[in-house]
This record gives sequence, structure tokens and C-alpha cells, in this order.
Amino acid sequence: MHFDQKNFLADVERVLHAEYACDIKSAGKYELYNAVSRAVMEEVFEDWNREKTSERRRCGYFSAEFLMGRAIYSNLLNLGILDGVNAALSSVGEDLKQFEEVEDAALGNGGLGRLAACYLESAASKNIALDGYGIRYRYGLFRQTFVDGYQHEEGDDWLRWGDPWSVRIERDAVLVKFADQTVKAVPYDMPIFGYKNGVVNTLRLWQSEPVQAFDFASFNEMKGEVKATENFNATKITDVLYPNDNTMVGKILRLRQQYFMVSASLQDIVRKFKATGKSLKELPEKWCFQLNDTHPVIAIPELLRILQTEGLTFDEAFEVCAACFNFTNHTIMAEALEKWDALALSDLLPGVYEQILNCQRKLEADGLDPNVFYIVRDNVIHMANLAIFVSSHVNGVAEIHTNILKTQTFRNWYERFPEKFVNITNGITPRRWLLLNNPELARVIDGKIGTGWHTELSELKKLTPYLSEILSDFKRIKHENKEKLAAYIRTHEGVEVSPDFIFDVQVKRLHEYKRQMLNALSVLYFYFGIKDGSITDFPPTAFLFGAKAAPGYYMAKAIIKFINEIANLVNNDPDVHDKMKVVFMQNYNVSYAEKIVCAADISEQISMAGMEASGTGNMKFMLNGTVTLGTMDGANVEICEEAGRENNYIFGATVEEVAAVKKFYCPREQVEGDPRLKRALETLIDGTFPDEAGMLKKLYESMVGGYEPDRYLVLYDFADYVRVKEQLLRDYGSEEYFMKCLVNLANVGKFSADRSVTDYAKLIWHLA
Ligand code: 26W
Repeated sequence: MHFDQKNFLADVERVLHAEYACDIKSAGKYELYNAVSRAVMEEVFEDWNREKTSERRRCGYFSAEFLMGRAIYSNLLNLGILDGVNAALSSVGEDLKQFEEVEDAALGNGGLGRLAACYLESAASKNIALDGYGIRYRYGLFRQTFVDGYQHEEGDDWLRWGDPWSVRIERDAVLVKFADQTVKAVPYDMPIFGYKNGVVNTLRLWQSEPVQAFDFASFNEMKGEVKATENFNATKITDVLYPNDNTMVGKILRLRQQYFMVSASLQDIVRKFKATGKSLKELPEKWCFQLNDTHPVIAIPELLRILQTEGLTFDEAFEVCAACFNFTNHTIMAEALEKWDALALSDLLPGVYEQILNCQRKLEADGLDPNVFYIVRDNVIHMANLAIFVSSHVNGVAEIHTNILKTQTFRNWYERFPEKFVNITNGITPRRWLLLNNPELARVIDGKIGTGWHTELSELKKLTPYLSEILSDFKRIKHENKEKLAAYIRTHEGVEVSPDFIFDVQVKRLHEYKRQMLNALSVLYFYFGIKDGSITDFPPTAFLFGAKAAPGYYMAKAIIKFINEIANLVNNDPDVHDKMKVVFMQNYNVSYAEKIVCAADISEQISMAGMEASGTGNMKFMLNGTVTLGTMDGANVEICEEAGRENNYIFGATVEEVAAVKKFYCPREQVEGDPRLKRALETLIDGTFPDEAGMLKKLYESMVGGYEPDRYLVLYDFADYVRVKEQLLRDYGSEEYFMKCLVNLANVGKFSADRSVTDYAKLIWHLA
């Protein structure tokens, strides 16, 4: 994008005059943020419109979540005007940094939502015609604070700073009909800028509104179908993102959200396709759809329904759907695979339910054994099975995960339809996760191998001969990043952390399978070891945690409380204050992550093998030159393939061992056999920590009592974890250690989202 400082400031002034009746001198942060963003938006119309009106084949990425984070810096970077805007603002005494107060668009929970955001950015950067379709939640993922160590949740008013990067497209509004209400769906379009290539794709987020305000003509067309009472609470549908990650809660409002978003998207797409005069049978030539987990799978019966209203037969409609839809699975956890009560769904969406039944009938007519293959059974609708049956491609998100899908989770389906199953290993965008968050390191790399790696990440391999040359720069930059993070933690958490400590980091959603407990218990073991003199040469380490727990997930909240109590104990004990610090960072989000991943010395990826579909945080740390302390799970396996297992710190039971161990495993014996573990674990019940609510006691019981004690083999893997962690802490600081970091950086290429979306485009979407 052409940039002229004077013109730009004049544009900003003009927006300020018109929108806020002020000028640059008198504008507050809010006004300036909106004016700067809008001044940029004025310039991008042509590029955006070219893509919006282009005839080329496209893919719609249907997702209930897009965890976009903060838009302004990433947009300016991709438009190639980050430095220009920075200079322009400096010339009038303003600072781009002030916009760090702008809220993140946290319209997602975790990995799946952030993956969608990375894919949109990478697709635009690779000139792949991918558009996102989702929900414009009024409130995103809750804002987290800790009160007495307990998690508290507050509403996330992400629109507080305005939404200058979206445009409301009233003319594309459609009606979405439920049995008991009809609502208006209004799209807000966000431009997705490719990296310095002039490509602008679209993220279209639908907002639910009452139908009264709808334009009169369409209202009349409905011939009085809509009763006044039906407008009641229409806005509620898109009010708030469900804060569950990996657990299905069968709430009808969630079903309403899912249907709302896919119905609006498909109506919009079908309407525009029809306007070209082509037959809807040809829809698959122009469109395909990627279903991001089961959340948007209701799109399948909805498109079947729409196509039949348009005159296609069921068989014709089915053929179109089979050619259009593809399905990504992001988790093997049974409790995350969406199922809906058939009665509830048929009450709310009778027309859709009919199509689901038609699919079940077709499945039987095709000769599949209904005892093995079913979409509806015992009045339960299995959304994943529906997706597999209809889609042309089903993919997992890392090699090990796809293999588990094939051999366990969807084994029968794989044996019957092997050609459908493919693996596409996840990736992250190197623009946000290195260029933007770690510009100093990016400059050093540019200086050695040029800038080709910005869009072709495997070029980082060219660094290999220069690793020792950049070692001292790397160390210096890492230390500076640690200073910045320490300053941020001081202001936001009120804890003093020395940047000279090792930064051992675990950031991700709080879940038992991710085993923050394992990390916590090791911290206690180190603490007691230092106290009783059995550990003498402990290198000063800061254990940094960041995680949100689903508000209804009791055990996850107990783990947060436990870690906060450990932090309290450790940080207030003068005996260890020059040896360890523990910080649970509040409100971990995308913007916090940007500061963290470039400042970490250790990346903790310690899920029980077989449980983490891929992980993408692991890739962010690797891209910033951090070694992984992890299990052979998810993409860790491929990280080891790419960077060498010897350059990472791998421990614990493998998938095969997990299966074997579970047969004879006795957690209590495990604890009795290891006094260090016993000492750490019993803090949960021996009065070390206050526990009025009995939460810690319950946590203890989950480890050694009840139906399936220590389900995720925390106690089983403890000894090996501590052994490898101690080795890593000993290695830290050596030339060898830093070389491992750099070897990881040089071999991170595979984990670029550019590679992932290119794979999707070739193998699944057939987009040139
Ligand atoms: C129905 C409730 C629910 C909500 C969210 C079920 C499942 C989810 C997501 C699938 C959870 C999720 O984010 N999974 C993560 O997806 C990432 C992107 O593929 C992977 O890297 C992570 O390993 C996986 O946990």
C-alpha cells in the first residue's frame, strides 16, 4: 500500500473532524484509535472489493470461533505501513503503543479459534480465496481475575473501543427462522489483509437482531408469518461466546447460535450464487466449506433444506453437499463430540431435523450397518457422524491425532471410507508470531538470510550455518524480551520477577488432560527440596502459568486455586526468594501470549500422550527459539521430527504405554513409592493451604480416589517429568542449550500456517 505521511495525517484529521468533532491535538486515545483505523480502511476499498466481486472459486471457513486478538498492529504490518504510521504519529507527538489498551477480539476459547484466525491471515497472504463465516458475539471470552486465588469471571466488553475494522453490511441482512422465532441476521465484514500482497479476504460475522427494524419490503413478503412476540430477545442469540473448551453442554441457546450462523451464511451464499444465473447443482464449482469441528455441522442439513426449497431433489441436494462440505476434527475427547437431543432439535428446527433423518435413511439405503454407522440413534443426533457421512474429506490436525482418529475414534468410518481421511498438521502465522511480537529477532534473521522467510518459513533453514554467529544477538534479545515481560507482570500481576531467572512457561486453557497439575507438583517438589537442603544447586527459575478455566469446570478451577496457593507460599518465603518465583498471570489472551512466547526459556507441552490433538502454542514458542519440555503428543511429535528429539526435552508415557499402563495402574502405590511426590501431593490435604471450600480436597481425591483416579497419569509420569526437567534446568545457559533453541527456530518451517492452508487448498479445497 502506498503511504504518504502528510496525506495520512490529513486523513486522520478529517475522520476526527467528522466523527468526533476534534483534531489530533484534542483527540483522546479512543478517538485517535478509531480515526487511524478508519483512515486506513478508506484506502483498502478497491482491493477488498476486487476480491469480494471476483468470480473465482472460494472456500467458506465455517467456525463458531475466531480468536482474532488485536487487529491494528497486525493490519498495519500486513499492509506494509506499520513503520510509516508509527513515524507519522510520532511526528505529532503520539505513540502507536498507546493502542495496546485496545481490547482483543476474543471471539474464541483457545486453539480452535486461534487456528481459524491464523488460517485466515495465511490464506490472504498466500492469495488463497478463503473467507471466514462466524458469529459477532457481543461479549467474547470472559475476562479473568483472581480473588483470594479463585478465578473470577467478568463480561468481556470487546466493543468498548469501537469496532473500526468492521463494516456493517445492512444490504446483505437475511432472516433466520426457528420454530418459535424469526430473527434478522446482519453481517459485519472484517477485511483480512494478506502480507504485503494487496489481497484482502473477508471475515463475515453475523449479528442477531429483532426483525421489526427490518426493511419493509422483505417484511411484507413474509405475509404476516412473524408475530410481534417472536422479536422478543432476538439479540440474545449472539450475546455471548460459550466459554467451554472441550466439553459439550447441550444448551439450546448454543444450538440456536450454531444454526443462526450457518443458515445466515448459506442463505447469503446461495442468494448470490443464484444471481449469477447458474443452476444450484453447480454450486460446488464455485464454493466449498470447511466445518471447523462439529459446531457448524448443522450447515449440512440446512443446505440440504435450502436446495430442496429451490427445487432440487434430495439426491441432487445430497450430491451438492457431498461435494461442498469438509470436516476438521480437533479433539478426541468423547465429552467434546457434539450430540443433540433429537426431540429438542426437531422442536426448534423441524425442517432441519427432517433432513437429518433423510441422511440417516440414505445411510441405511446405501447398505451401511445401522448398528455400526448411525447419525440418529436412541433419540440422539451424532454431529460428527453426520459430518463424516456427508463430507468428502475428514481431517485431523497432526499426524498422531489423525492416526488416532483412523484407528480408534472413527475406526469404523475409516475402514469403510478410507479415501476421506487426510491429515493436515496445524500451523501458525509467522507474521503475528514472530515479525510482530519479536521484531528485534526478526531483524537479526533478515540480516543473515534476507526476508524470504516472511512468506516461506522453511527458508529459516538457511540460518543453519549462521547459528553460532547469531547466538549472542539471540541471547541479548531474549533477555530484553524477558525484561519487558517482567515489567508487564510487575504492573499487571503485582509480582516482581527477575529477567535473570529461567522463564519456565505453561500457557493454554486449563484442562486436566493438559496437566498443569504435573507442573504444579514439580514446583512443590523443588520448593521442599530447596527448603530441606536436598536440592542445593537449583538455578533460579520463574514458573509462569496462564490459563482460563471454563466457569463450570470445577476441577480446573481447583487447579487454579492450588497453583495460586503455591505461588503465595513460594513468593512469600524469604528462604527461596533468590531461587524461585511462581506467577499465575491473569486474563491470558492473544495479546498477552505475544509478549510471553518471545520471552520464554522453556515451553511446557506436557499433556498425557494421545490427548492433545496438535497444540499450536508449542509452535509459537518454537518459532521464537524455545525448547519444548513435552510428551510425545500432538504436534510435539513432529516438532521432534523436524528439530531433532535431542534438541528438545521429551519425557513420559507414549500413547502405547498409556494404553498398557491403564490396565494395571494403581495411583496410590505410585504415591507411596515416591516420598517426594507424596510430600507435594499431600499439601492438598495436610493444611499447608487454606481450603474452606474443600476444593483442594476434591482435587486430591481426583488423583487417588473415586472411579478413575489420576485419569491423566499425572502421578505416573511425575518421576520422569522431574528427571527431564532437572536436566533441562541444569543445561540452561550453556552454549549447548542456546544452540538447541536456535536449531528449533531454524527448523520450524513446517509449522507455518502458510503451509497448512496451502495443503488444505491443494488436497481438499481444490483452489488454484
Ligand atoms: C462443544 C464444546 C467444545 C468447544 C471447543 C468442544 C471442542 C472445542 C474445541 C475443539 C477445543 C479446541 O480448541 N481444540 C484444540 O484445537 C486446536 C486446533 O486444532 C489443537 O491444536 C488443540 O490440540 C485442541 O485441543
